[in-house]
Amino acid sequence: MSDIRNNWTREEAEAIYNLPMMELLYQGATMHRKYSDPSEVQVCTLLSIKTGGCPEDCAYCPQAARYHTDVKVEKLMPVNEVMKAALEAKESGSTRFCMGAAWREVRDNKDFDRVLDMVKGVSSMGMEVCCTLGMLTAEQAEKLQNAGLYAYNHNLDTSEEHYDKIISTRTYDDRIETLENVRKAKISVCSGGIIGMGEKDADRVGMLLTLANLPEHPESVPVNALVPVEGTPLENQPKVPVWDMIRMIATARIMMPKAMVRLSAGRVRMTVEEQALCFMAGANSIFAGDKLLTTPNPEVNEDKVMFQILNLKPRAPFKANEAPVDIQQIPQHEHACGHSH
Ligand code: SAM
Ligand code: DTB
Ligand code: SF4
Repeated sequence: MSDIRNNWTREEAEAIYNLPMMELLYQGATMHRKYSDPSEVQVCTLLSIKTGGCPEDCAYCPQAARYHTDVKVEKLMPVNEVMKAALEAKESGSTRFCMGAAWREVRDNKDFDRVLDMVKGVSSMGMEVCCTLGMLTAEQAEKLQNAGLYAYNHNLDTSEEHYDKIISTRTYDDRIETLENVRKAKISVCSGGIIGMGEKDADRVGMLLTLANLPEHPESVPVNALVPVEGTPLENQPKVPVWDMIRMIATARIMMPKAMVRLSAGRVRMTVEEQALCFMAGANSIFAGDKLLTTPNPEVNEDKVMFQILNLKPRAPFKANEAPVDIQQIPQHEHACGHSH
């Protein structure tokens, strides 16, 4: 049977997720070696281009207007500041730059036009540009693609069954529809979720099952450990055990062998040894930089030391097994600093 499948059964997925820990790690590591160089890790940087004041009620999110958190509401950043941040990210070794906005959905207005300019600018710097802006129509996805967008992040977050306990202001089908619009526009799909939100193992497996049974696997699957933020309904959730992260990562790796599996939020509370087990299980991507969107992340220098200790190297941008878009088609613009490349 082929490794790349879209017809996984719940029983198969549960059997993988529930393997004895050492067997699961071994199988994840084996699948990882079959499709990727296990010494390469993709380094991505996040920037919150529009922070807080979001109308949605996502129970985990410090940016939802209805919860009283320490997040300061900020309007959409100017393009030049975003370019500066992208250049810094590139200089510190990132190959993917992901811009996040606390929006329920994209609206066709001046702010969207400004985001399109940001996308054009960052893509001209030779970085993979990613956005996470909430729901998108097919037309908006196309506009982003034309501006040079490489990937779009839109997480399923949890299983369909658990979804209404976490979010009531949109449906699971809304999420899937945006993923379809992104796929249709030939943008690389980034979709994963969060663990540690009171879900059952069956919900974790359910989410991976939905992702793995999409007509095409997402090119990136972020696995986030909940960062509990004071003021949100999930502020008192206990810390996610590293073993649960390993189970999620290895299961994602086995079910979606070619995807970039991202060890996302939660690294700040993990030791190098714990992160090493996640890389062993099949994770091959991280967010670098001392901030995620609004919460802390390990310092760049700490990660450099970790890469040295574990003999990991940053992956080059636009590598083949994640490139649905022909690199040649990405418009070449002037470099931010004035000279063309
Ligand atoms: N507003 C857009 C949306 O929800 O699609 C984009 C930004 S939103 C902050 C992006 C993702 O961040 C969410 O889907 C969720 O997976 C993740 N996230 C938000 N708060 C988090 C938290 N406290 N811990 C872990 N992940 C979180
Ligand atoms: C993803 O899966 N995780 C990132 C990114 N995609 C956008 C966001 C994590 C956010 C953690 C909470 C915060 O910093 O606000
Ligand atoms: Fe808004 Fe996104 Fe946060 Fe939900 S996850 S409250 S949509 S910013």
